[in-house]
Amino acid sequence: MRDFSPKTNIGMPWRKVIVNNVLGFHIFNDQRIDELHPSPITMAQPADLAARAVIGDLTIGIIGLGYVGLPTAIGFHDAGFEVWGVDVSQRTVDMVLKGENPTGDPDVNDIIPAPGTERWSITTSTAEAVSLCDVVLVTVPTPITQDLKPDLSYVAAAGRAVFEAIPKDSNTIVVLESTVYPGVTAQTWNPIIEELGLEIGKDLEIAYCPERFNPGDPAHGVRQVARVIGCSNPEVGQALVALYSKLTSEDVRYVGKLEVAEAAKVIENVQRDINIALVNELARIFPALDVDVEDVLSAAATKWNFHRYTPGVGVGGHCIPVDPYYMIQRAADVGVPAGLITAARAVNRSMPNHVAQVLLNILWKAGLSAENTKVLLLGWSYKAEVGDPRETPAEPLAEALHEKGIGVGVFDPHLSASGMPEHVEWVDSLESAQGYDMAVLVTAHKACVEIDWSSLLAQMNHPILYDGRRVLDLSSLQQAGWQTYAVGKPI
Ligand code: SAJ
Repeated sequence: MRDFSPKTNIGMPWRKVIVNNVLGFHIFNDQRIDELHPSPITMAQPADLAARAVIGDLTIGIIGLGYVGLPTAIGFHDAGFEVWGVDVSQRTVDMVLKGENPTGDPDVNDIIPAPGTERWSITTSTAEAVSLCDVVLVTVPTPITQDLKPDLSYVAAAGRAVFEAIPKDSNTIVVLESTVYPGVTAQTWNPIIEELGLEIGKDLEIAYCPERFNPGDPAHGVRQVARVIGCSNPEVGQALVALYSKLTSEDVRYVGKLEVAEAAKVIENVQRDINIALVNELARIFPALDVDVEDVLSAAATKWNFHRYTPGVGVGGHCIPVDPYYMIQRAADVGVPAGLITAARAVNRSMPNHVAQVLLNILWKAGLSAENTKVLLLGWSYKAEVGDPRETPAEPLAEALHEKGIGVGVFDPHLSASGMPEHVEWVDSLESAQGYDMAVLVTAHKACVEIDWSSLLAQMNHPILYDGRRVLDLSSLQQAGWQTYAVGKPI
């Protein structure tokens, strides 16, 4: 049976801790813990959890050690907590136990605790971990199905595994961090909690704290981003404010009920998708007006509140192209149209095919027939400096070119050949990229931008270059002998 008394020895003087308006009181030197808790503690009370969070005296479980879960586990461990990391993948568990990084995010390299590190336990068994945790964070995928509907199966499965392992009367706090739509946490988990005969407020509490993790962006890691917390129990919400305030140096706030926090996260990404869709639509309009969209955006960006986005080959990743469908679904559930969100998704989803058509036009102008043409894609990952192919626009682009009979090669040093479509030729090094008729920058990795362009030019059959991310110095490359084109630029 777990010992619910605070893990700090009763009677030991508390360190001077200032609980920043979480508990509403200050604990100073020489005040004894038993004066705060005269009666033995039978279950973790929110105020007790908050106080223990402040001194790092909690055991935290993280379910799902992926792009978000693993950095989160490391972050709480670095903050001094006892951490249990759980993943269904034995490969992931084995790699983490060896101190290796199973994710494609290079920012996680070299920060995984070494084998045998104290306060660091990694397992495939949710039951083993949860029985020892005060707080359990669920960081599992929330993808979409083939027909673009939310897939909540991971949230349900992880929730069930956690709830089945929660000790009676433990009042364990279970926090969902995955991106969902308003209502998911309660709608998905409450039926399971009821089925298992558990009681909220006695056996457990549920809360929502959206992850705001930006792979490949060390400036916004789990220890440097603001967080919001939703929970139907304000005291638990405040206890979680104390806990997450130990993880991140940025603002942490309780925002009220679950749905408020769920909605905040999903609209953060909806807004981003809509803004990107706007510049992508402009990247199709302005070339038809013989105007370069980047010139227009540069001019507009001189206005103090113009937020600039960049047109590209498309919008990939596990967040931006996925989360809007969660909002669309939720709006549909309540019979409210989400026309703008839907339209933005359609624009961004259409970009790979639009770019493929532009490339075909360029090849046609150069007198090249599709059948005898090879195109080299520089980059495959959905975003620069990470090795993550999820929802990458490179895939539909390569498919569209392949369907026209064009040979497609891919160079992406952040990924390996495994998992690539069969029709794609994997290029291990640019030196081996011979006889291509066009090079297309799909992902603005440094390894695809800061290259020896003159060497690549010498290897090409035709000197055609298309900048799909508007990051290249096209005039310099033009002077060096390339015929340069770009998304949003008139041909
Ligand atoms: N993209 C564009 N034009 C832009 C910005 C992005 O085409 O102006 C494309 C990228 O190439 C990529 C996709 O959109 O294919 C998504 O890029 P992203 O920069 O939004 O990167 P993500 O998907 O990793 O988004 C993450 C998210 N973080 C979390 O979910 C915690 C998102 O909420 C952040 O807003 C985003 O990082 C960010 O701010 O960088």
